[in-house]
Formats: sequence, C-alpha cells, structure tokens
Amino acid sequence: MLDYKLYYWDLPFRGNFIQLFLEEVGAKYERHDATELYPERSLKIKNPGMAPPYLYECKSKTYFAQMPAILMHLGREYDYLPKRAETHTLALKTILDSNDVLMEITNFNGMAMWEKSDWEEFRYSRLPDWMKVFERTGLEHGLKGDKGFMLGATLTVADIATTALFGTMIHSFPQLKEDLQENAPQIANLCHRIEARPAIKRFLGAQREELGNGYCGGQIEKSLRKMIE
Ligand SMILES: N[C@@H](CCC(=O)N[C@@H](CS)C(=O)NCC(=O)O)C(=O)O
Repeated sequence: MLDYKLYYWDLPFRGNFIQLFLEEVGAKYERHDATELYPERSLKIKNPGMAPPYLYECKSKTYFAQMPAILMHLGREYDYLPKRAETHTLALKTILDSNDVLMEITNFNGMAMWEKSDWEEFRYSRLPDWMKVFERTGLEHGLKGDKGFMLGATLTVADIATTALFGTMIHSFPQLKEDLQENAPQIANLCHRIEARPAIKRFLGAQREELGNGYCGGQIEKSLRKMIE
C-alpha cells in the first residue's frame, strides 16, 4: 500500500529534502508532477498550501505544504527527531536555515535575476557564513570525520536537510565544492556519507542520470549558471 504522494517539479531543489527522507526510511511513495495540484487545486485540498512541494499522506488523507513542515511531520512519524528540547528545536532551525539558503541562492525565489555584484556578495560573504553556521552546529554536537551527525550520535532530519541542501548544491554546481570544503569540511564529509547510504545512493544515482545537474529550473537557474560558469 502506498504511504505518500509527493507533488513537486521534476527538479531536485526543495523536493529532495522530502525525497531523501522518504528514501532513507523506505516509505512507499509516488512522485507526481506539481501541476496536478498547483495552482488550480491548491486552495481546494485539505490543509491548503500556496506552492509545491505538497505531500499527501495516504493514511490520514491529508495534504501538507511547506517543506519544513513536511520534513518535521515525517521526522516525527519515523522517529527521526532529536529527543531533547534544544536539539529538537535545532532540527527545525536547521531545516529553516536550509530553506533560507534556498531562497537566497535563488535571489528570493527568482524575484529578480542575479546581478554580478550581488552574486559576488552572496557567494563570497553570505554563503560562506551560512556554511560556517552548519559547520559549527555539527562540530558542537560531535560531528567529526566519519563520526557523528549534525545534532549528536543519531541521524536525524537535520542530516537529511543538510545533505539535501549542500549535497544537491555542489552536485548541481561543482564550482561550489571547494567553497564548501573550505568553509565547512565536516559538512562536506557528512553530505558524502549520507549520499552514500544505500537507498539514498540508489535514488540519487537514478535522479542524476535523469536530470543531470538540474537544480531549481527556470530563468533563475539560467541566471545562477551565468554567474557561476
Ligand atoms: N516556503 C515554501 C516555498 C515554496 C516554493 O517557493 N515553491 C516553489 C518551488 S520550490 C514554487 O513552485 N513556487 C511557486 C509559487 O510560489 O507560486 C516551502 O518551503 O515549501
């Protein structure tokens, strides 16, 4: 029996946060094109939402929108949330930080195309600071080399989010690999380890074969590529 339906575009960007998780836990899910819900039906569903991704949960016949809310919901369902109040809150913070980085790298979800000087400010100041935020969080919780995870000894939604963010980013834009290595070496290693987990590795292998280095799509991906390449 099917557990979930994920409505998203044929792109990794925000969808991979959810897909990596569903793959990791072995949930039975189908990916549907976002246009099946968005925009016509998005106000008519149970728990309406403004934009993809949407996750339909079969057992509760309920929809959820907003990537961070979806990931927190799945984290609770599959016991991938830290138990302590502080680290539980940090799991949500890590997902929200990730979503902020997605918004910033797409110049506020593609509201305007990148200008060289703004891009350089982002790439050489803001993005390294974000990378350091993730690195420090991991270090503070014992992430070191091949040991530990973002928020302690157990893999949580925070590791899935971090990998969906930076693993995807450096696959789509290999030019940013060195930026990550320099500013957040433990995070680079963590992404590598999570991407090597068997179910995730299988999924990413197939996705990357199909989509190549596609990232967020649209004019904003073209603008990003113009800046980076
Ligand atoms: N805050 C929302 C952002 C959703 C969002 O911006 N979705 C993009 C794709 S990643 C989209 O298709 N937006 C269309 C729109 O905003 O109308 C989330 O985290 O899920």
